[in-house]
Amino acid sequence: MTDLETSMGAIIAVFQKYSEREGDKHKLKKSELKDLLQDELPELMEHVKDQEALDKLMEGLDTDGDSECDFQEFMTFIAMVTVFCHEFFQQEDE
Ligand SMILES: [Ca+2]
Ligand SMILES: [Ca+2]
Repeated sequence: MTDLETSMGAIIAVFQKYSEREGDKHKLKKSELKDLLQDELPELMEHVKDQEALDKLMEGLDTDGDSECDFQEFMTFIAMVTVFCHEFFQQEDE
């Protein structure tokens, strides 16, 4: 597999690892999202310390309003964070 294929597979695997824990197997409820962020994006979680910040993040991600984060909503979030990281590294280069 190429690096990109491996990366895409890894994102899917991470989502499933947490989404399967409780309730709907294909969606992240708030507690699953919180565990995922804490374990997989610890540096980002430094900025999502309190419950209110997590509520706001979930609200922002949950575009269809079912109070859960499905894979499409998760990907939108990952894309956003990845674009932000890319911009950050570009600025570092300059
Ligand atoms: Ca779930
Ligand atoms: Ca949703």
